[in-house]
Amino acid sequence: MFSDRARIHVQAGRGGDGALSFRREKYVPKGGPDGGDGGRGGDVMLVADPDLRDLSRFRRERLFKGGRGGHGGGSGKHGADGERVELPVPVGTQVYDADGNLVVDLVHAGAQAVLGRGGSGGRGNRRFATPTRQTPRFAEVGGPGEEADFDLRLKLLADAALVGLPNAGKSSLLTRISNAKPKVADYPFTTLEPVLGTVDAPDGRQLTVADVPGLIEGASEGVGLGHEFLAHLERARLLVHVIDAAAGDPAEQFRTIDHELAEYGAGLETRRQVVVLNKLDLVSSPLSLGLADERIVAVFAVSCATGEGIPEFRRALFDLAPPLADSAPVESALADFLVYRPAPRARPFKILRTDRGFRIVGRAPGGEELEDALRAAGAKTGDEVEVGEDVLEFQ
Ligand SMILES: Nc1nc2c(ncn2[C@@H]2O[C@H](COP(=O)(O)OP(=O)(O)OP(=O)(O)O)[C@@H](O)[C@H]2O)c(=O)[nH]1
Ligand SMILES: [Mg+2]
Repeated sequence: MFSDRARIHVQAGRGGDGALSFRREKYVPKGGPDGGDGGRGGDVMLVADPDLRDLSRFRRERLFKGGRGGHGGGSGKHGADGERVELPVPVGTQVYDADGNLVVDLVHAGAQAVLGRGGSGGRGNRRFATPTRQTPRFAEVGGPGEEADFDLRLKLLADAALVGLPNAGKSSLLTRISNAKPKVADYPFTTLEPVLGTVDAPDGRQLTVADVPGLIEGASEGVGLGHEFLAHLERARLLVHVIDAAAGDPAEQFRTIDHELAEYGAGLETRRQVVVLNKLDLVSSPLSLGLADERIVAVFAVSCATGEGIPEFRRALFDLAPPLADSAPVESALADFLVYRPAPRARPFKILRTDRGFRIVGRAPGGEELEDALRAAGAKTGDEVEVGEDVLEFQ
């Protein structure tokens, strides 16, 4: 089943701990500090993949953890960086944070966004040596990786989108003009999920056209499939309104759908439209929409059954909805590589590992926060924790 929404939890990897180590050499009783740094924790990121069509993989899997950075070792050995997790998502995926703010919009194939940055590696004791402190008996613990919930929302990017009442012939039209093969049948709601097709012009140009499931009167109140799929019209530069000309007054059918678009909002009510009067073969009198509206840029009469009028419509599409490459990119302001930066959560304190346990430097938090940070750093019951002048025991 097509899936255009998902909620995921991202937990970037923790940085590895710095090592607490001293050089051991024959005949040298006390070598200098040689503890290496920990590796960086792995990021969790999204990558827009043009081969993916929806977000259904996130129904099975929601938690994504970056790899933990390796610990530093003796002899200055640096820990390995944690494994990075790259999640492929379809082009057109938008990312919202837990407060509902849009943080990333992946509109180009290959665009990337880091949702959680891995924690920094802790420094080994070697780095704390100074002329007055030649044997630092502590090393830094790795920093925590960023962690947050995100909502993913796919909004298809199409040059044109087909909209209309059920059974109007939207899928028949897409089959006629594109490489897509959506199901066509003589009953309403045959199409239950959006389908994308590619239309080729003889000169090599291409357009993507979306077939969006049928709308009916009252969809805004949840009747039929409701407004569930209208989000996929939001980013189509042109709406193609398909009307079954054999099913009664075309102008009245137009108004029914138009009302639903207005109820949905998001700019659909002002979008340019092409009207396609379909099933020409079933109508004896000449076809006309019988309606003037400044949003309607063209009206075509076609028959998906006989093919009449289809070549003209198809050709005109390229002029009415020029491919993005030919026109100014709408969303060129969006970077192809984004780092999502949550409100800085920089810790006002650091955790150092000592021979007997841990030392807290900086502004130590109270109670649970400190306890959680220490536990995450590997503290166990009985470990010594130095906070300022005090020496406590970890419970
Ligand atoms: N005679 C005739 N029948 C047509 C024409 N176009 C489509 N049909 C028929 O109309 C019925 C509905 O066509 P679909 O393409 O499935 O319509 P749709 O708008 O995609 O319908 P939903 O997916 O249910 O919203 C099918 O039985 C088609 O064969 C046409 O030009 N002439
Ligand atoms: Mg259909």
